[in-house]
Amino acid sequence: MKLKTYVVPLAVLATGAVAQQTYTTTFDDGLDGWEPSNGTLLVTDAASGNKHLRSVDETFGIWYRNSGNAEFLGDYTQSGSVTLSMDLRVDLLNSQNIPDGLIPYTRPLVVELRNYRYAGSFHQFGSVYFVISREISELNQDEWTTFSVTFDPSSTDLPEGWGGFGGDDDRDGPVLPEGATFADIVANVDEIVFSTFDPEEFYLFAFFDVAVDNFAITRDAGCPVDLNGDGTLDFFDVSEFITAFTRQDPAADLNADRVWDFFDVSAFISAYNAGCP
Ligand SMILES: [Ca+2]
Ligand SMILES: [Ca+2]
Ligand SMILES: [Ca+2]
Repeated sequence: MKLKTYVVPLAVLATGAVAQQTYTTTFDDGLDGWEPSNGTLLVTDAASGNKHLRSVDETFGIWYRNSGNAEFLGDYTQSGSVTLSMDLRVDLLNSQNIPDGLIPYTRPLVVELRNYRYAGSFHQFGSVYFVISREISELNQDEWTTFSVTFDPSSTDLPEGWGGFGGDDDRDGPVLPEGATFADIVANVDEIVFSTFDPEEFYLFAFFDVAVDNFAITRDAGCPVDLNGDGTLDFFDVSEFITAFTRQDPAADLNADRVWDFFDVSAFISAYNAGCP
């Protein structure tokens, strides 16, 4: 009798989602879904060969918006945290046409996340926005500078420093649409905008010559096995996992295939042993 030898390959288990994913528009391959304000061109630095956007205009403010590239859109609440960032250089931001001479101006840098499902009677969308800096000027950003904001997309209240826009009762300043939480807005991001417009302010004309590059989004899965969300991994998370697994709760479906089986247990054990960042 000839014995057959079966080799059982050890399953190489993927631990569900990658912990952190970053997508960056480098402008090497064109606009990548970004639509800029007037006077913006895709340019190449003569010295470095780097491609970026250059906005030259006399205007109230400049903006770059994207409603076509899914990498920047959709349901942010699936992530434990989200970071939005961009590089900016200010070559000119001043009162070019005032006869008394050039006065340098300061403008904010704002990121806004728009949800068109919250269109109201006066507004076309509901949004949340963050003033990344109030000090954008030709003096402060004469070299490339990276700006970013990181936030918890599941927050129901507006996180520190964030504002809401789109509510009808906004006589005292912009507010979230009635009944909408921060998480409700970022659960369906239809459009993302980087701009020099703070919705709480009004602006006079200024002369802009501004370069921008590397618009990026980082989605961090957070720590999916810290099931009670207290920042440490211990028996209570194991207990919560067993309960969630038994109930077929999505929290225990760690590979997100809507089946509760060995692969989720295995993913839990390996992620638990790996620890949280
Ligand atoms: Ca670039
Ligand atoms: Ca825990
Ligand atoms: Ca599963």
